[in-house]
Amino acid sequence: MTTNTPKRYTVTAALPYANGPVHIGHLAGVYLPADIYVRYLRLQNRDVKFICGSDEHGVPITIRAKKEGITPQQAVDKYHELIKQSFADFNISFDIYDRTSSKIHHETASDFFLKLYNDGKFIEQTTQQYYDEKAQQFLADRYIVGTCPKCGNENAYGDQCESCGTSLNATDLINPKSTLSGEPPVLRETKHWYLPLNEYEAWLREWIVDGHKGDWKPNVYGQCKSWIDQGLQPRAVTRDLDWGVPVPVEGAEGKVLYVWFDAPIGYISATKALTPDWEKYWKDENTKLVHFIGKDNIVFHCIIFPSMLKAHGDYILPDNVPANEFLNLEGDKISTSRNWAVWLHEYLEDFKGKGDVLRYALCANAPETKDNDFTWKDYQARNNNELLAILGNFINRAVVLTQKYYNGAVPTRGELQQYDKEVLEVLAGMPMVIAAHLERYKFRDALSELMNLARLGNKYLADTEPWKLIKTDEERVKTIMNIALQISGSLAILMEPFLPDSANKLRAMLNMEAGMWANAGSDDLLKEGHVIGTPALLFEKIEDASVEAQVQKLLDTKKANEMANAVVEPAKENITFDEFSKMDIRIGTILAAEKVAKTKKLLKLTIDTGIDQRTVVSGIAEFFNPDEIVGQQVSILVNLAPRDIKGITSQGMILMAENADGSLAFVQPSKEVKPGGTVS
Ligand code: B3M
Ligand code: ZN
Repeated sequence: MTTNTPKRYTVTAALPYANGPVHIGHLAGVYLPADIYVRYLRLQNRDVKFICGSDEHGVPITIRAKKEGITPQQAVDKYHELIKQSFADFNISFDIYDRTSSKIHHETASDFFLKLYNDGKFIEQTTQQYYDEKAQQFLADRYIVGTCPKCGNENAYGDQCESCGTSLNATDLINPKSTLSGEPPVLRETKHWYLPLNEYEAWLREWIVDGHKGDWKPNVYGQCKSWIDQGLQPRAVTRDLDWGVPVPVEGAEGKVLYVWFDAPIGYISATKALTPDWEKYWKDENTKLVHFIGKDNIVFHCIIFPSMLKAHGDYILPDNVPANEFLNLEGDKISTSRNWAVWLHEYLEDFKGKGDVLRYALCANAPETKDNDFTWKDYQARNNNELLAILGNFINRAVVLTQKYYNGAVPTRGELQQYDKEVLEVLAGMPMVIAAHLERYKFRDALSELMNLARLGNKYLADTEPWKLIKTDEERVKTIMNIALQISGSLAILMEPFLPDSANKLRAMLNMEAGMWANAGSDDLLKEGHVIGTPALLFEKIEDASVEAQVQKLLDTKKANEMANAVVEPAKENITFDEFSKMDIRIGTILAAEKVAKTKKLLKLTIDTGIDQRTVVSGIAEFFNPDEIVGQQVSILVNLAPRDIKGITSQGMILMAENADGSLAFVQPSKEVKPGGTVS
């Protein structure tokens, strides 16, 4: 603890919408970095409250409920539990995981609104808002889409463009369209309460642009500065919706708080639910408030919520908002609607007990400064080449050799050589090196340094070769193994924020009490004579087959999406029966099939048409193996004028059906037909 160490910490993680399961993008972007940071603070004996919960209001919920044919309450009840369990399974160690449909939240959010209302901080305005005459409701947020006036994204929502992050009023959208009926909306009068963000512009400029230059991440600072430079507009904080926190004033029947007004207050209400001392964590200047979020939530956590807190007057402001960029999956944007995701609950079904492996792969590859890509190949490599080959291998050698040579007792250290001193010096400095990165929210760098400590241990054993020395210099081996065990003990402490399950396993193997950060780096962590536990493997190899199965699962998803989203070609214009009857289509049988040399798409087929045997060249090689189609029956247009294709005279055309994903299928009779049978 230094003099400027905060007295306590409030660490929040964005409240996930309870409208579906959570995926690796959520974990990498928000919840894993937050959990690493909090676990580190706890190991530093700091007073920290880690706050999260389900965001259960807003249009994302009602859209999901409508899609599933259930009520919004049923939807949030279902997904709140699933999300809460997924986070628990990945050891995301919230002090509370609450929910905004709770009574305490409704009270807290209503009181917050009323304070601003009674203090005259809102502008009450009757304006023209978009209304869907078919659905008979006003269109807010995700009920309306249109072109973003800032970046041209054609699927911007009524409250935000997820492409450039800009917060919008629905009337800002170009070519708006209702997502309920698909119709263009009409304008109708309605009254709402607005937070005049423009009145906070000067203060925001001083607090952020001047005050947080250099200590907020460039991606966060840059977005805030550009919004402030562009000028801020009043933002409606109420909506014409029936699902949410009712607006607690006269004349607001049928209106609820805008979800992005009530949700951040969810951090406060969850803290209230957690501890009677909640005000210390939200109103005391000695508390450091840190919001972990994804980049699409920056405007709400850096501009809107702080303006609300400032308007209220009783609350502290966030010290930092270390937002991450987005994680992509196998080169494509993660998408809930396209099911292009690795869902946390499904991952653990396929990779039982390997939550730490995913934590490691996601942290090592985290989108801290730019969007990044998760691939199953990288996941496998991180496990096999790093966790298993470096960390697991070192620990295994240290523990197995101690068992083998000393029955598990930590041997006495003898006279240190220069190399030993150098290794112990690096070990002593490692907690500080890793802490420096964690204090600045640089989790990838911190993890890399942790692995460097394991590399140091591996190299130390490889250089000193105790398994050879044991035959000639037992005393020297005792010193070497003692030092290897001190490194192992420090790893057990330092890896805990990143790999909590593995840290627990390692502590058990070393028969070690849970140590604090301050104990790590010591050259005397495991006392001489201390008896360690039974060796066990921390990690196991991940085989190609298991990651190939995951890639195939995604390819199947992609194909299913193509099928589902395929646009059916409109019918061609009518022809007369006479025109149709000019075509002579017969059933034929494939007698022989072979690839046409130097082409990817062509097969040369010999067809028994019942009339004759003829050669037809067909562009189906990408979809059919020549050996597998001999004997199959096909529909063939026999009176198509012969054509020369790659030097082969092709006499006719095989009729093919093209699937939504572009694949081809034969048009075949439902039962055996004698070749030459006419198709009419
Ligand atoms: N529910 C997360 C999202 O935009 C949003 C965060 C609220 S944090 C107060 O998906
Ligand atoms: Zn945009």
